[in-house]
Amino acid sequence: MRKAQGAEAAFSDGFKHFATHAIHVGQEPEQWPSMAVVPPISLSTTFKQCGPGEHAGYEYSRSGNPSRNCLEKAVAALDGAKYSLAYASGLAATVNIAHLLKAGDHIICTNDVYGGTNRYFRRIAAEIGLKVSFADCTDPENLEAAITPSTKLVWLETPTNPTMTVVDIKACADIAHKHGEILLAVDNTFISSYFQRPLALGADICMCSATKYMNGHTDVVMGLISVNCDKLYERLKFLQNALGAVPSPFDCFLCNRGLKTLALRMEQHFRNAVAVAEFLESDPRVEMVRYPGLPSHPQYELMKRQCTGCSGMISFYIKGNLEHAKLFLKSLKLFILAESLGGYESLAEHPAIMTHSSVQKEEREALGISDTLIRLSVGLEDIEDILEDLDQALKAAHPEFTARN
Ligand code: P1T
Repeated sequence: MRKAQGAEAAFSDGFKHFATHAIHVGQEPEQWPSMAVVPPISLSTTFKQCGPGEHAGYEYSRSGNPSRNCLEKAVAALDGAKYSLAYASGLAATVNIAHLLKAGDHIICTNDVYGGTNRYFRRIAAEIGLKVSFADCTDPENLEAAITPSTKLVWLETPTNPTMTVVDIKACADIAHKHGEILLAVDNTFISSYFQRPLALGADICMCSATKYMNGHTDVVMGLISVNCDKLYERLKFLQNALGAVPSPFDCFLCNRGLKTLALRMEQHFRNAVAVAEFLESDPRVEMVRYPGLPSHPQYELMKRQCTGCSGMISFYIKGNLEHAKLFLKSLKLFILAESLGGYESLAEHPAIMTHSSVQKEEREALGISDTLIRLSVGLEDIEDILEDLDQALKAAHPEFTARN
């Protein structure tokens, strides 16, 4: 059993050897003529062949690159997967997965997902002949009811962006697989491979935006996919090259470096976020907190079952209206008002106006993405400074509350 500092939350043991894998898998110095301990950035776009078709494993940098290769190997180890593939962005990874399907195939997407994922499924995939429907997969019976004979892909995101809803991966995988050849893909962005391994829970595809926790330094846009099935990997590898949305060698170098501290970072994100969630939950200026690491979260038990901890992502409803939310966000000093998440620095944003503005208003309202919903990505700063910043911004938004409590 493990416990985040100050948390009621107690999660089961972490995955064994994670930090060691992050530091060593795919990084063997012997793979480079120089025996470099840190993998070099391999900028060459093309590789010499000794005779036509006779090469040392690399031909052209889109189809394979040494810097990308060592990143992909490390990621596969962290996801408990046989294979991983890297892409130019999280959305590029999503598009590659959608290309596994053909016109007429049906996708079921859980209803609360990143705004860009919603936009892609509703406004692009649906327009090129894929049938897309949305279902609230927090109740797996809704998934069962949405399956049709043409369903080929179920798309889950858990915890969800931005309302922090948790979806039961195993229950959904069992339903999808009961109905034949339906692939279950899980967007693992909000929690990272450190705390959640979808493939071990029955998913066929683990996808994430590495732009967030996996890289962790807010300086790379990238997507990752991990799978175990040989056939699925071969098809995705073909698509990675054929569609061409590959990350640059420099980005691969940075993300590979970011992985080295993933375990440490996630532990600290978890500790800081629990302290923030507890602070907000006891604050009279806050209406409601959504953090799956607190017992007050409706799916806390499920979270404990399928994850070994929680990330730094918290959403909460501030008391009042849009003006209170705006005042709070403008008054923050340490938290930066910006989209994205999962970096070392604390960020705050307003989902309805920012990350989820492309989602229809009625849909946003049904999901609880209201004017008073605020999303925090709790970073790695000292917790006293984080709490002080939140307190002073809450004071600015609600001056009528003279003292806390
Ligand atoms: O930005 P990109 O690397 O393309 O990843 C897209 C994406 C996919 N899945 C989830 C759950 C995400 O949160 C994102 C990107 N999200 C933000 C930029 C954001 O601020 O929520």
